Amino acid sequence: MPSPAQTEAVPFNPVQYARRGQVGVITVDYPPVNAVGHGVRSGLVAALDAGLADDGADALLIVCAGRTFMAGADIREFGKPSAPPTLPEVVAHLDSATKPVIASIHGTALGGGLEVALACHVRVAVKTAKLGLPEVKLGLLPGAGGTQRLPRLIGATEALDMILSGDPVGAEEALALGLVDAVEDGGSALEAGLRAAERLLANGSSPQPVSTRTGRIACTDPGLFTAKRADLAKRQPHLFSPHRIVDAVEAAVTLPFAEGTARERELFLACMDSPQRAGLIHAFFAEREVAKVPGLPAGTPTRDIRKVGVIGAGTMGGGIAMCFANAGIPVVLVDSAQEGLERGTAAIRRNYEATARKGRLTAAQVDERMALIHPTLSYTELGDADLVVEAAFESMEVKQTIFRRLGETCKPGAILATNTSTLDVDAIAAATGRPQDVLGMHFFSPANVMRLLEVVRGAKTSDTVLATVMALARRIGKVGVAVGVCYGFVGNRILHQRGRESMALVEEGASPEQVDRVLTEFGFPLGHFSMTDLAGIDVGWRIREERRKAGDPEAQAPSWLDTLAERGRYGQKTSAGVYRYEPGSRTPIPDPEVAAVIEEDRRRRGITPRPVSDEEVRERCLYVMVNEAAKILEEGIAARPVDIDAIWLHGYGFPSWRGGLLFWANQEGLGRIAETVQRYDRDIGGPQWRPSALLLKCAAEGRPIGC
Ligand code: 3H9
Repeated sequence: MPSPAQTEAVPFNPVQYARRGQVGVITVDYPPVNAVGHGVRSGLVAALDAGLADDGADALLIVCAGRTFMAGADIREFGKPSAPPTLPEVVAHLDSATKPVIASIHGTALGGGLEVALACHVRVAVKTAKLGLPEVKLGLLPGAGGTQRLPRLIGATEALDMILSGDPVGAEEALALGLVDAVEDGGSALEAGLRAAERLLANGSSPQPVSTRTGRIACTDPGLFTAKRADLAKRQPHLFSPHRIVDAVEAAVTLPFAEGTARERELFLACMDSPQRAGLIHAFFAEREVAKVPGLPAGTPTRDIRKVGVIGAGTMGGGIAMCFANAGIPVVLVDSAQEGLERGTAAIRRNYEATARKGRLTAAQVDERMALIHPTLSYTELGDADLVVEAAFESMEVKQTIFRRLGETCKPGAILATNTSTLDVDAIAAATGRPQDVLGMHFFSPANVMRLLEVVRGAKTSDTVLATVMALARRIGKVGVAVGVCYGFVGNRILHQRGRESMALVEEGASPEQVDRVLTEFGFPLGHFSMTDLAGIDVGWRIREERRKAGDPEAQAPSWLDTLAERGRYGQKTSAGVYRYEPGSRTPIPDPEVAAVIEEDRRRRGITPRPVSDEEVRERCLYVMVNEAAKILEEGIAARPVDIDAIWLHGYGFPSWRGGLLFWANQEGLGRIAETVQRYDRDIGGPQWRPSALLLKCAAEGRPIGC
């Protein structure tokens, strides 16, 4: 007998075969999400062969252990050579099985996971299951027969909608569409599958593979594809994979199955090779990676958050209260004036009712959420809150007064958070007498919509408090990113540099339209000046005016933007800002009045305008951001490039197919960026162009930033 030291480790087999009566059960058990990686693929083939060879098995059943059915191909394998059997080979094997195969779905059947189910002869789902083909969100298309089988089951129009949106459907909807054959209410997926197998065997009919069904696609209107292409060209001009998805589904209705499948493969591989796939997959992992804060050990204890207080019933406070109510957490909403409280609560209700009108909430849900928000003028009602988020006026004096009061009122261990976007969190924390319980929770407007939450760790914030708020961010559907204390934290500090450069470009000769066009062509949903109009010019103008009146030596001289604000052009809310807007429309229209104001401003400053190339706009707006991001890394305000990527992806509309600011910078070439930054440092100067030492070092060493 070999000694224990000589015993070879038995390779973990993620797929098991076992018989239950007449049914051969194939169980996939590959935590956390049963991704169809190499081990699962070979395991599925081996188990299928075992089932087909088992004379006692008249039907086969595929189920998954753990929390979910297979959630897709293993994304971590993408970009590496694919070891056989490939997923298309696995599904082909299933499709041609000589015994009926049933898939029983719980949790989420996504991507390659759903494609496995589509290649089975029968699909059943438990009531809570969700089914979808989200490949488009990763810059891909379903590459294991999904684009060919789904239309055959549910029709081309519905299949295109599902594959292009990437959004899953619930079990009941899947049943109505014809995607599953039955929905089982109660019991496990195994029980549901065994019941389906029993029915199938009692019925005795031999099921038809989906690949041979043509009824649902026979009468597809060819105009469908022309219309979809036109729609995509308008709505998603930058994206690569949606257009390939239309081509693949068209192939499903115009070509025999085998040829359609070959076409799908070709299109899938083209998507796999596209830089957009790499960017979107980086964005997928970035969202998950930021939850793991360096230096904060996994398993750090957290505090229970059962009740939250929000101070300030303005737009921000109201939005923050909604975030908690949406997650079922009761909120005490405190304001200093009855009128403000009433206005704020009414705005929250209006917001929920607008969502209900769009069909995304029922009237009962609106009432439930409103009932979770308790408005009050009294701080004493915060006594039993586990967390209080302050969203009051942006003034250190106001905030310190509030935090002093919170320190006196709140129970020991309550977490005290400020939503400040500019003030020093440590100075606010000092006022409480318990700085270890204080941090920043920087929400982005509209707070109930934007997914980013900068979690600002103060000098004395305890690990428990940070871990609690990071976990809470996830619970309320936010992407929480831990950052350090500095003016503007990470997101706004970078935005500020882009804003400064955008203004300078216009002063030198570019138009706001040109700057915005270059940014939207890059992939931002809004250009810098459209965004300024949306946020409101008056806010920044008032702050700048205050600083000028106070004689702040660092206050900026009045600009053409300040002139617009003086004229009451506050942006979209007054239908006029950097652009003008038709009543009820958000479409920016260039305005000769603004061009004249800019011209006048240049004259006043003695600037002779010059033609500015699009390339210069692109470099100055984007490279200045990269330079600032590198400084933020140097200073340790953000721990990793991925944190900055996630912040700009989820808070500022950075195009997800570019992966994030620093992922993109690495693709663009740090050498080129560093050289250009140095050139602008010489030619233009200013602290924003002083090159980051980290940027120069990475460029010189030819390595990506942060590695
Ligand atoms: C595809 O299928 C292509 C095919 O058509 C063609 C092939 C030829 N692979 O999100 P969570 C990890 S494309 C590898 O926090 P949740 C994730 O990184 C694929 N890993 O949990 C995390 O790891 P960690 C199409 C994956 O409960 C852990 O699992 N499928 C994968 O909030 C937990 O994830 C998709 O796009 C994967 N496929 O949500 C589905 N999925 O703990 C993508 C997850 O180390 N996945 N991980 O940070 C999801 O949407 C969500 O993860 C899911 C669970 C809803 C499943």
